[in-house]
Amino acid sequence: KRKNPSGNENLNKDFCDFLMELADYEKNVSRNIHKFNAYKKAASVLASQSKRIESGEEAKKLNGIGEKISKKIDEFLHTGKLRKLENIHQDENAQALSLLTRVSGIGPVKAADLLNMGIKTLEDLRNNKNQLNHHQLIGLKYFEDFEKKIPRSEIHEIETIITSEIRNLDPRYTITICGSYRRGKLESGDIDALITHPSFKLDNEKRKDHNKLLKSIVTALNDLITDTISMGDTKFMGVCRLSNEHPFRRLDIRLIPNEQYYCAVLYFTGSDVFNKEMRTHALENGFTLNEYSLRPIGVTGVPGEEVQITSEEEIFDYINYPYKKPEERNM
Ligand code: DCP
Ligand code: MG
Ligand code: MN
Repeated sequence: KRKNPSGNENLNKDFCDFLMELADYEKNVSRNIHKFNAYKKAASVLASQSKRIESGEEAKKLNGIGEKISKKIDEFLHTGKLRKLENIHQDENAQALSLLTRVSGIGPVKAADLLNMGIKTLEDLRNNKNQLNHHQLIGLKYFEDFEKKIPRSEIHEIETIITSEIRNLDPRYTITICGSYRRGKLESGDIDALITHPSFKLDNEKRKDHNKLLKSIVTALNDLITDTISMGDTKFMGVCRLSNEHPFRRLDIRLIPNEQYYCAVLYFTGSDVFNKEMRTHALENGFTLNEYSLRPIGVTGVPGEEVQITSEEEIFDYINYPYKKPEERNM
């Protein structure tokens, strides 16, 4: 529906850039999730246009762009900047919060706590390590590397290694690298790996029969994985590195019960804006969709039993949504 025919080229990139900067400000400084979502949605709608938007009025006709954002587009077109962003750039505290939240593991609330203690820079963080948890310490240690995008070819190499190592453990393992990589992006921020196994079922999971599976996977990836941020029964968060010549990369591995695999693959493929649209569409068609399951909503409004799903396409079918290939979900 909103496919940009020219592929990756974005004729409205300058608008998208300022909208994303405003979105980050709302998330990390104002902590206004509604405004954050509104700016992100507007940026995604503009990015999907196959023509350059020439005025606020024209932008306002698009789904997801209202009065306020169309005025900003006009201001930007007329003056080449935005007073709101100029003011934010002058605001030292806003700049500090923006910087602190770039550290993996530091969210807006933690950043505000740190700022209240007078901690504003990476150097301040290094001098106050006692204020940071294990995740945040790793985020600080690898700050520069985690800001670097991961080329597609490097993720492909990592995918090949993980695939061969887990198949070595058991050939029936299935792996899907999701996130922006699966959407065909040439660069990604991190690596989101989902793994399942035919014998890893929901009821088994409740009995915790499988609590050693993920540990054995992580152990098998010993040469690749350099740090563990957190390690649960089904979720590993950590750091990997392809070789000494490569940067350190954020890697998440999730072990998903068989029945939930396709809902999880769909969810973790994103994009987040696409997920929101798909969930809304599901609701309009009488279903509730999340990263675990698809369930019909009965006349009483109570979700029923999970629908059995054996492919991503089935999820689209059930909710009457035209199938979109992962590369078409970049919104
Ligand atoms: N996701 C979501 N809502 C969120 C966070 C994540 O729906 N608030 C889903 C959609 C994302 C996927 O999880 O595509 C992976 O999250 P990432 O933050 O890793 O995002 P991407 O992989 O899309 O982008 P990046 O290249 O920045 O990692
Ligand atoms: Mg990702
Ligand atoms: Mn991720």
